[in-house]
Amino acid sequence: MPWNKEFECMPMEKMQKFQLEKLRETVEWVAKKVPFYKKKFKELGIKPGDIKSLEDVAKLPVTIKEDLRDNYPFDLCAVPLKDVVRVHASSGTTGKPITGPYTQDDLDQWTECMTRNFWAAGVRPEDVVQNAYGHGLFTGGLGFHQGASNMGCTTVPTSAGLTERQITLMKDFGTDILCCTPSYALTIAERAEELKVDIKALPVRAGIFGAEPWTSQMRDEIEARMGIKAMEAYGLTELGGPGVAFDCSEQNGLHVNEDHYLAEIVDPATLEPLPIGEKGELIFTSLQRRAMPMIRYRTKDITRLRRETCSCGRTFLKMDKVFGRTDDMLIISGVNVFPSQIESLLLDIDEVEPQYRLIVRKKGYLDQLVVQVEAKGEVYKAGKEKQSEVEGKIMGHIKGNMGISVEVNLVEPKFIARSEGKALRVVDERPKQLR
Ligand code: DLL
Repeated sequence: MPWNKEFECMPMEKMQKFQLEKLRETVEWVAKKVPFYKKKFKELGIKPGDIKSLEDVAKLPVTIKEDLRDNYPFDLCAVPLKDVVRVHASSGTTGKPITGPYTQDDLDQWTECMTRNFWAAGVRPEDVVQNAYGHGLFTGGLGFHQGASNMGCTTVPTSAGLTERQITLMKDFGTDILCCTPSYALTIAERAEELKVDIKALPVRAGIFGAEPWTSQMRDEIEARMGIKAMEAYGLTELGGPGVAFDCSEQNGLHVNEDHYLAEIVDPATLEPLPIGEKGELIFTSLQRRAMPMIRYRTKDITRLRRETCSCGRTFLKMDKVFGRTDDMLIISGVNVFPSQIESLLLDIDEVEPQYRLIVRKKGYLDQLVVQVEAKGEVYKAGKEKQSEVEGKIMGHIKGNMGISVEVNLVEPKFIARSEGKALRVVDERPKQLR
């Protein structure tokens, strides 16, 4: 079966019992096999036997990205390298990479999680799946490849880039499903418009997009431009890649693969656990991975968890669309600002394209936010006066909704570099020591 009804629709109490059993196994496993965790548990006076309920997870130490960097490449590995059959890696933006090793069992579980993702997105074995996530060390390419191949789809590993060829293949192969980042989907849609290819007239009916924050307004924009359903995938290298959580036909929150990942929400400042329904930082403990299990990994992603009945029948916990990363949060005039808030306000404005960048500068002691956004062709051509009017309109819209004053620069169409992977939305021009 391409999906796992037993687990995906398991009653909550039964699932939580299963999770507790797997949590204890994982804690025992890392306490035995990973010196880093052995030391941490000792420092905190924790023994695997102390985990008697799921709430006891809060007794365990958190793991952060720096821990992975400090233990690069394989010091967090719980198995000898001879048992590792694949290594992915992510470089991030700040130097030293982190690694993601897998045993064969880890890979098989990942494939299952990705197959669930495809099935929930409405993909079926007879579909042609064009996989335009970067293939290589990035987990997107091979993760989606495994899921689509396991489902039995006709899988086309285009990888990211060569946008014109993506469009040609979409036409020639009759692609039904497109997989890539949401920003690359927009790039493809735009290039198709330039080439006078009507994407809406092609067979492609859905996309599975992820790997970067995107608002529901951006989803509407992509759906309208491409005439498809824009479904979602969420995950991270540290936890094995995409397949951690996925969208179902409701498109109203992502189901967490709860038999593999235990989710928590904490206050990012104090690490205090927050009740379900409150917005905070998402933390995951892997429950079945063996090569590099993660105990309470701080994702830096801000979202909210929801326990509710879903019309799709799945009982898995839901998480809201990621609101942003704590890394990307800006403080402008004392107000916390996430790029996604600006994105959704920009998408309310008819005169601009959904292509923007946020530039942060220092003005005296204060941080100043410059919103650079592309004007639609006809608006740009209408000249300076019209452009200033639109800039004023955007400034007013942001001030009215968020209470902050920003500078808006309307730029000419195609000014902002197009994304083929994760879009660069924030450019921090503040001196390093003042950030
Ligand atoms: O981006 C894995 C992935 C590949 C997910 C393909 C989905 C599709 P990393 O490169 O390690 O792994 O980046 C992980 O990307 O902590 C989030 O900040 C962000 N992210 C991933 N999916 C989403 C999403 C992959 N659906 C980081 N919405 C995560 C918002 C996402 N942010």
